[in-house]
Amino acid sequence: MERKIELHESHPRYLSLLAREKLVTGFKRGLVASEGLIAHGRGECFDYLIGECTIESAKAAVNAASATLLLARYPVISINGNVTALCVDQVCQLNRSLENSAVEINLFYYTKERERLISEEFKKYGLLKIFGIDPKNLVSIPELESNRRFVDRNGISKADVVFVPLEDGDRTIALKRMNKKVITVDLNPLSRTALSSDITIVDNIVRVIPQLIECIKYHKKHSSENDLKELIEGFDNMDGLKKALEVMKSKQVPIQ
Ligand code: PTJ
Repeated sequence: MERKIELHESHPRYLSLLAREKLVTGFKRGLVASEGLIAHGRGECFDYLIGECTIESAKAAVNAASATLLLARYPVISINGNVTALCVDQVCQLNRSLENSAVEINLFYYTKERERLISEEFKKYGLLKIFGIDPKNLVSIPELESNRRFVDRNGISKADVVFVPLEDGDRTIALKRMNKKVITVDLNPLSRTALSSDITIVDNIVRVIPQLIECIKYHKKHSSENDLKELIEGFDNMDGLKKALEVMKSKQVPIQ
């Protein structure tokens, strides 16, 4: 029998429950891998520890990420099942706000069917061209064995900046070896992806993408190329990760 749940905005953890529901619905529709549900649970745990809100170090990372995306020659946004289920609409908006960017599908738990469903989902939200789906254009990233080794010769392969939210560590390291600048979103500040990216935003992707869009809009209007360069030079990823861990460690049991 079909399960029915009612989510009320008044529930103290409404947004978290809503995200869960999106993941479960995405899984039932075939967009999300079963392992994606586990990955989400791990993310939830870290999110709880930062108070389910955007911490200061994440705001600095969003600012540096928006400057990096704006200065990029060709930025590519890499998407997977979880990103699609949680924020397909916002990713399409982010792509439009950048003008010179592209979106590429890159699945860890690859199936042809999931790739098709995800690309159709993005098309529904107005994306005209999606990279990573035409086998003729796929090239292999050197020294990488997972399904993620295939990238599009006209997408990630050509990009100078790659935005890889909710990524696995191996590919981030491989992309760095290819001299790409890597930006990620990862609630786990200790993951290999978080540690090896140039810019790690330790926050929930559902909060990050809208802030990135706003930040890009702001910088387009108010910041010069030099301002953006200074902003990037002043950003220290390791410092941001340490600050995120400090916030997590500082959680106290409330004393009655
Ligand atoms: O759709 P596919 O086949 O490409 O698979 C996607 C997943 C996410 C299953 C795959 O990339 C995977 O297994 O990822 P990992 O190695 O579990 O890493 C995902 C990271 O994202 C973990 O460190 C989680 O803590 C983090 N994470 C999970 N949900 C969120 C998140 N970070 C930010 N926002 C979230 N909502």
